[in-house]
Amino acid sequence: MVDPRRKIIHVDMDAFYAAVEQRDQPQLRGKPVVVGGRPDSRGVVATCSYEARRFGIHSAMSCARAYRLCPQAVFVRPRFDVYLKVSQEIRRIFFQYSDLVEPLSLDEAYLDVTCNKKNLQSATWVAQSIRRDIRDQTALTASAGVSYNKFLAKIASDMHKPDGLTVVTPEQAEAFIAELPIRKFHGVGRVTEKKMHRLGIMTGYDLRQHDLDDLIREFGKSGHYFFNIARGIDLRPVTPDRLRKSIGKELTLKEDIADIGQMLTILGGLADKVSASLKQKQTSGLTLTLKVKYADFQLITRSISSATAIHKAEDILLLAEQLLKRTAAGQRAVRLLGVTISQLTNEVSASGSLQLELPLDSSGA
Ligand code: DCP
Ligand code: MG
Repeated sequence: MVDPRRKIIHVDMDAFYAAVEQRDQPQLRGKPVVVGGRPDSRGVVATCSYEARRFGIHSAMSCARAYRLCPQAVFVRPRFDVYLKVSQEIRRIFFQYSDLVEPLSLDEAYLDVTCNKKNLQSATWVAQSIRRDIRDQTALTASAGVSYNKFLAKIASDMHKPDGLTVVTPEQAEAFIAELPIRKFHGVGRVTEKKMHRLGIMTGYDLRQHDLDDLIREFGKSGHYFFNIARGIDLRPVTPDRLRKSIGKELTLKEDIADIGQMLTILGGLADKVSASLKQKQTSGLTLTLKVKYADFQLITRSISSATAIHKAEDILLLAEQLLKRTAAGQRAVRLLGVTISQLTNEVSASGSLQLELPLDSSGA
């Protein structure tokens, strides 16, 4: 099942927004820099320089708290237009190596370089060459992880930040995973981490001692995923935007909720994000799927199709609300909500109201 012939790279810019600010304002170099809201505001930290991280500052922390931790930090407002430009520059570099590029955000992407445009045999050379191109063309540093699947490449890119390169070969994978703290595994948030710890699972090694039935009983469908990654198995392909079959967002909640009003607020936020992503990729879709994971980890989906393309946030929310009524959410507490648009078209319908067809149901467990 492990496919050691694949060569996957994950590239992630270092302290992205903060590094751009230090590049463009030399007086900020070597200093703790916080990009985000004002220090006395209710705003949050978008990111901060590595100098600031030494004081315990990190993304999503309130600016007020960041200021208390490090009053001498320089607070800078973000300049999204500049970050977007850099993002386009690094994407251009990626595409010089492979067409199989899957951007995850402005500063991060997976590349499948099994067959690459420069005919380089070693994925490690490709990663080094990409990092060099990024430094030469943008004067910024990126870290990269190289392995045979997405899961390992992504964890690897984080191992030697900033300006690091980490390779996990198929031979090294077992030992590498065995030592990983469980929170490093994709899909393990704070709640799942606690549950794992309660079960005595602290590391990848511990996870591997549990059989499939065990994990499915404890974690529902995610049990399969945990079983596989503990063994270094992750067959997800690198999917470029143009081959994407769906666009969706989901959120694992900090605490289980049973209040429909709160669920709708969360769905509204997800609808906004999905709509923005559809717009950015200049597409829309005919089917909307709502994903609900109950507090006991049971996962269900409900789908509905529309005769006209869906792309507006308010339409997405309207449909998601209809689908939510066809679940037990409310009577049962919920730990995750997700919205996905599929059957993508490549034209965003200019206007037109929604015409609903018969709903398609696809229930999970
Ligand atoms: N970002 C944000 N809010 C967050 C997390 C990130 O606005 N909660 C923005 C700012 C980051 C950029 O996205 O610069 C990239 O996010 P990363 O998680 O890759 O963080 P950095 O690139 O800043 O640092 P690292 O060196 O850890 O990758
Ligand atoms: Mg980054």
